[in-house]
Amino acid sequence: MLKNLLCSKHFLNIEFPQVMGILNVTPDSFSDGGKFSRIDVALKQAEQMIADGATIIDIGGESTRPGAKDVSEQDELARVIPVLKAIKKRFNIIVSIDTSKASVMSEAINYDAGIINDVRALQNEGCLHTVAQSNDIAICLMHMQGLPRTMQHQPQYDDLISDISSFFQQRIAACQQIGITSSRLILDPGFGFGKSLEQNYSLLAQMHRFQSLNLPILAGLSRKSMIGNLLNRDVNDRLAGSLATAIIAAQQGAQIIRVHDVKETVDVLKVLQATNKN
Ligand code: YH5
Repeated sequence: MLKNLLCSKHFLNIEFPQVMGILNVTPDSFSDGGKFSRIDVALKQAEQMIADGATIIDIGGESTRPGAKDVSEQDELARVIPVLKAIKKRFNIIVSIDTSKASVMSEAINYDAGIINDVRALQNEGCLHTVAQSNDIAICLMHMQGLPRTMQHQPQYDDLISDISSFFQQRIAACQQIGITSSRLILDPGFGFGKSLEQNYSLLAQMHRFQSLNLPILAGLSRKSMIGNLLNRDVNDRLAGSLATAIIAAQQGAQIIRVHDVKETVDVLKVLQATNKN
């Protein structure tokens, strides 16, 4: 297993789990005071997450929550790219762009994003080709069954882990075919994306099995319904559950943990790391 992952101009040390901080730039995440205030709010959030120990900031302008509406290319570019530019100008940090659109990926490459984080694993029109234009940006390929609007309606698998592994192998091959080397890839089993509550916990328990693919693993569990529905907690009351999943994911071999609550997650992962040294 590699100990460093090249993310454009940065090396990400993946000897121990790294925390990716979530920065939502969807309209529902702001009380709207216009474009400059939005950038200002985003910069303050990024600054806090960096101070708290995040080594990646993940900017997302499309809501992929179950049932969410599609966002236009124009709107997504206008939300995401100014924030990317502002963060890169102000901080020396790896920025990840959570998008499935080729045009947003292209601009992300132009403005020095370090990671393309695609919940659709570069399956949309033009995405493979666009990402192949760069030779150093890292790519997170996430598994999803179905589409956001309907993915939580009775998801079914022959064998959960084998099905997700086959999907990963197929997407890795598609990347290689167009000239994207597998040393640039990160795999993510996609918690909550077309998986029932039981399937999500089965996935969490067996995530170590993806280590045989020899690529870094990312896990996004923070505040998700698999925590809320298990504990009967609403979305702002899921911190303890989220921290529990972060520790389990790290023990299962995940090298990148995508979270809202950076400070608390960094603390629990430091405790895990100190324990694992023995
Ligand atoms: C992910 O897992 N997830 S966006 C619903 C919630 C809370 C959070 C109902 N982008 C992932 O974070 N990218 C998203 O409560 C992601 N992996 C990667 N790589 C959904 C999300 C969320 C949804």
